[in-house]
Amino acid sequence: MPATSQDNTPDVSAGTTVFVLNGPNLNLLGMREPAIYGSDTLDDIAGMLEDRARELGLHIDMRQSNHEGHLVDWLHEAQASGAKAVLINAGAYTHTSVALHDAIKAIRTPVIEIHLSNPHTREPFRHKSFVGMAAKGSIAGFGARSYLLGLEAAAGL
Ligand code: CA2
Repeated sequence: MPATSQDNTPDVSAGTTVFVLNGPNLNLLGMREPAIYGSDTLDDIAGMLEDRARELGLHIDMRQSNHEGHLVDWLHEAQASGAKAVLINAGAYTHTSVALHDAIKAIRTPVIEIHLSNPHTREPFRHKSFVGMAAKGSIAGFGARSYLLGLEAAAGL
């Protein structure tokens, strides 16, 4: 249904949508390894982001996949749909994926890298980020708050 002057339905095509993309195993968040990743589930984080987004006049499109190609497709979709920005926690693909690096470089939509933990304080194989090397900026180490801080950064772009 088209928006009318009496319709409070947000206009999600007007550059106010922030894609929040989550990579492999993040569907398990809150169920395993709470000491590293916290006890919030991905649904909890989506709820927090939606509340803050409402205050900021933004909209959240939150997705998760265990498949690298889905994340690539969604980065392309973010650009094609005129999204304001992308927050991406690519999980372990952060440290391996040239495809995600290339996709981030290929789109004009600003991409902000998010991590719950701080990979630089962990195993050496987590110190290299193919996502971070292409992203506008990175936020890591603040648990679920990393996502909220990323949304604040996106709002200011
Ligand atoms: O700290 C982050 O947000 C990470 O992106 C999480 C990834 C890890 O490979 C990155 O180095 C840093 C792992 C996500 C796996 O999530 C789990 C959640 C619950 C239980 C087990 C894994």
